[in-house]
Amino acid sequence: MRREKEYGLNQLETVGIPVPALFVILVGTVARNWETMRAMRNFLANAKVPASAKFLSACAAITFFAGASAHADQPKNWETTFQAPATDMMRQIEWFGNYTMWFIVPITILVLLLLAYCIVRFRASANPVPSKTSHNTLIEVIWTVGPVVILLCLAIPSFQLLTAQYTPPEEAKLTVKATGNQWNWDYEYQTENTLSFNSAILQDGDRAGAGKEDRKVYPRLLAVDNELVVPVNTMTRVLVTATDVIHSFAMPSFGIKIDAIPGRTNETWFKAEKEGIFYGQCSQLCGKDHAFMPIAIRVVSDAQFKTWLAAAKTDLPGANKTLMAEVDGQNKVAAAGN
Ligand SMILES: [Cu+2]
Repeated sequence: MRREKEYGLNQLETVGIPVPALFVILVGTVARNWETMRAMRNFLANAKVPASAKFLSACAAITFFAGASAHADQPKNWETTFQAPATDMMRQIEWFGNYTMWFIVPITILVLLLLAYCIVRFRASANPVPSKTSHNTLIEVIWTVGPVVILLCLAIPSFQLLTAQYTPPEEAKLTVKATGNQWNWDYEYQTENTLSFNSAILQDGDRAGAGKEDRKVYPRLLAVDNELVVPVNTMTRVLVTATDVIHSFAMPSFGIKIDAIPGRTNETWFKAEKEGIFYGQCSQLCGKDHAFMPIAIRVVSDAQFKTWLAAAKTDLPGANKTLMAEVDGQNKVAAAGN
């Protein structure tokens, strides 16, 4: 009698998994993946349109996803998915994230079902004499070949994506250097006459003076005093380094994140497709104010950028104010539906 109790539910408890915890995990998994599953349904609905051969191509279902969430260039409350992509690279990353879910979710469900089946079917009272089988060639082949195939399905698009991230499709038209400091960023435009300035978190007390009182556009903890301004649809190279400790230059909606390491220059690139203001943060723990060194990139039209750049070389605050008046003015007109 004592021996029987070592199997089934009781066995799970002896290895330290209280049975109610399994149900909590199950409910948690379903809740956490609800958003993902909705995205997957959309993915499926959209995947019918292109030829099945295009299923794996990076562009198949992406347009739909981009449209599925409202234009987001900054984090939102209770967000469980990516921010809306503003570059083709981020669109590919988002596609790969959703693609991966097609493996993760079924595997999670399968394992949960198997676990539940074992708990019920082989509990001590229903299965007093446990099987002593320790090997089964067929099953062992299945659970070796299955994961190998799954890993191949994940590895191939993953390596393609990784290669694409390190292979800019064209020569950069603009080069900017971002230097991480404890706890702010220095930006340097490598143009004819170099322009460099510091970009630090916007203090609440400075909002009024900077004309950044609209917290929807300039959110607390993400807004900065001087944004990095870049032209839209322009191949931009970002050289990333640091002066003191390791930081990380990350912009979620652009699909870039690269370490800023003292004494070393890392390189990344982006080509923003949308105008607007985009927010990221330092993404390496770099000290007590790590959470307070946001990155803000303002993407503007080519003409606006040229005007701003020319003016910024002599008067940065003035150039920023002029640009803001123009851009935020446009947004107000658009918001009013004109
Ligand atoms: Cu940092």
